[in-house]
Amino acid sequence: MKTLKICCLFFIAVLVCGAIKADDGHQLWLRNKKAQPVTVLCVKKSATLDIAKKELLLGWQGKAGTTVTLSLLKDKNISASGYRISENTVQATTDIGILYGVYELLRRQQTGEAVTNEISNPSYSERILNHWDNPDGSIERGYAGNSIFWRKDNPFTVTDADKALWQEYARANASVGINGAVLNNVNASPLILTADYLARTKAIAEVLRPYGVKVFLAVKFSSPALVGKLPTSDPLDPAVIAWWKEKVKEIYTLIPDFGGFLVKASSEGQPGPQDFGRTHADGANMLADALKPYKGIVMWRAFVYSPNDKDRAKQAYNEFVPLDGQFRDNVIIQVKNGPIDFQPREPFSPLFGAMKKTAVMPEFQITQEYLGHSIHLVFLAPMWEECLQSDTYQFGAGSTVARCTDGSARPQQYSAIAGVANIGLDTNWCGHDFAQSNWYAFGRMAWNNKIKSEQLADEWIKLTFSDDDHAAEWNSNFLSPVKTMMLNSREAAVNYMTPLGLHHIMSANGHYGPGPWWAPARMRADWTPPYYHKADSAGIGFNRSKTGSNAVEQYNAPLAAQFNDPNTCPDNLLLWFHHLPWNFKMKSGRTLWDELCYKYDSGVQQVRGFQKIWDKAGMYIDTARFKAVQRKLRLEAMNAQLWKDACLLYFQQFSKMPIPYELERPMYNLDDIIKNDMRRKDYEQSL
Ligand code: GCV
Repeated sequence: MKTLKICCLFFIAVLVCGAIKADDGHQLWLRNKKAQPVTVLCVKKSATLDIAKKELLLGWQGKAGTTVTLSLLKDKNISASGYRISENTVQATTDIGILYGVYELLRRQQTGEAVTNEISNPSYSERILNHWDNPDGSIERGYAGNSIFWRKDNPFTVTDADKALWQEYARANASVGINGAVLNNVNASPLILTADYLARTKAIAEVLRPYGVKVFLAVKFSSPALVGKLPTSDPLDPAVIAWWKEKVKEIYTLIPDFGGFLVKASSEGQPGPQDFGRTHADGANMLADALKPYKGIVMWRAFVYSPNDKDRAKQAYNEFVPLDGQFRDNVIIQVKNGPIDFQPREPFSPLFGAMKKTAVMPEFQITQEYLGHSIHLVFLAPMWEECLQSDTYQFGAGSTVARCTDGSARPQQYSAIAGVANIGLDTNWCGHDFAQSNWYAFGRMAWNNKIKSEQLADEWIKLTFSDDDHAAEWNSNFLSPVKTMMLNSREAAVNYMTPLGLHHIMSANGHYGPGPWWAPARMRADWTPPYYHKADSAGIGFNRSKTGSNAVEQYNAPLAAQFNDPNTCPDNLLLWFHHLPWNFKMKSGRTLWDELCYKYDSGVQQVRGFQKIWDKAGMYIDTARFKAVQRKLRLEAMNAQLWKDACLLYFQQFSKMPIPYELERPMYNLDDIIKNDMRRKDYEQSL
């Protein structure tokens, strides 16, 4: 009887779930449906064109029996990786342009988007993933397993499995237009420039090449001393210059299409030109000169700050603006979206609106260092869209960050954009199934920096989850609610973590849970939350107005004045720019304290809402992915509650005001939260 019952239950489950196949997420957004027959005509032969043909045969969803022509031509309107597509043709000036056109055609077919006769060119010439992968296989701020490139055991054996994985990676990148990968951490090990690691880099480059993905390396500025055993790494020293030239020659002999170097210098303890009394320009130009004959570039990071600065947010601007115009044209200054460090919300970095004669590129963080790691569901496209569409007013109104970086506001030799990857050895690549959407969105936005988050969510959901067996109700019961959830997910995270412009109030080095109290005596102040929130009995927030650090002055008019006045400063940046009394009257009519409570509470409510959406939509996807996301949403809901309780109970010690009685009461005690914060404790003990 019992067996019969189990059999019946199983049968019912199969009926309810229809034909939804188990899915481990490894196929990302490239889950090929059964293809229609198609004939592909292409006169030229190359490894890249072979891939293009194969993809069409594998994934054709257009009319059965269509003949598709792939043709190479000369056309001034189509850039080096651009293409023109129609329903049955793909034209481009290069092989890689053809491949990108093919992926676009297939994407349109799979998502049901119309194909008209149109040209598409990328916004940026270099669309690059930055992997913070270490030679031992670990990944700094990686939450999806170890590196797909490097490993501890047998580090220099290249297996067929390695190559197969790198090929899948390259294919995923090409399918969204990503054409570069920095293979190692910006906190670079000098080992990366030694012969064995360069040989492995060459092996990776060979697999990535047909997909149009160039490899780059992050280099340690002191490599001449550490690897070359020179007495100095001074960028103006002739022996150092000669060492880099030789090293670059060695690399290009192995990898003729090597992309260039990414450098984190004079930052967070990394060596740099300042160690030798030289400037960032001296350091970057020396490397740029070595790379120039091979058309290589230098991406020089502007992520610099020191413990002595009164306002960390101002330092990059202060160091780099005086050097504007001094950099070679194959140097691009890589700037994080905000002036501090990939926080859930920051204003755009003022450097985007300040460098007039130097190419500047945005650096986004795809890995969720400050946004709940691979536990929280946070679709990051709205955050990047917010940054790219911010007006810097550099060349008058309409000088968006997008236009100041893509070469459309003024001519640039190279234009580039980087995203810190969230990819590891986990079967689903990114830890969280929805974190794949951030890899996807980064690539698509790097291709088209005007694209809307809404479209990206729509595309990604269709490509990743579509279910032909329930096509009739799928759009309203799955696509629409899940899209809403994704589009609101970033604002929800801001609300339950750092609303109203708060920032950097997370616990210790893990950057995961709340920790506004965290300030061990031996820790440098600018690594502790109180430096940023400055809560006291008088109020809360960092005064960056004219009466404070005057960071507002780094923004062009009319932004400087707008940010300077708490009554015109946008609510969502208020405590970034101002220290305000707890009873400050907000635009909503509430006091600042009440508004803070409402924001934290609304973040929690939003995540509870996501749980409802997901549970209801769950029947339209496979059980494995449904359950994995459900479990993570539960954790996110608990974490959101923890963030709310920790921050409100901690700040309440200063505001001395009640949490509005109509809001849900805290569920945790502050003392317990502080006591139980093991990550913080472990870290503190290791100091
Ligand atoms: C790679 C933050 C992160 C570091 C990271 C650094 C950077 O400080 O916490 O892990 O180092 O940014 O971007 O260089």
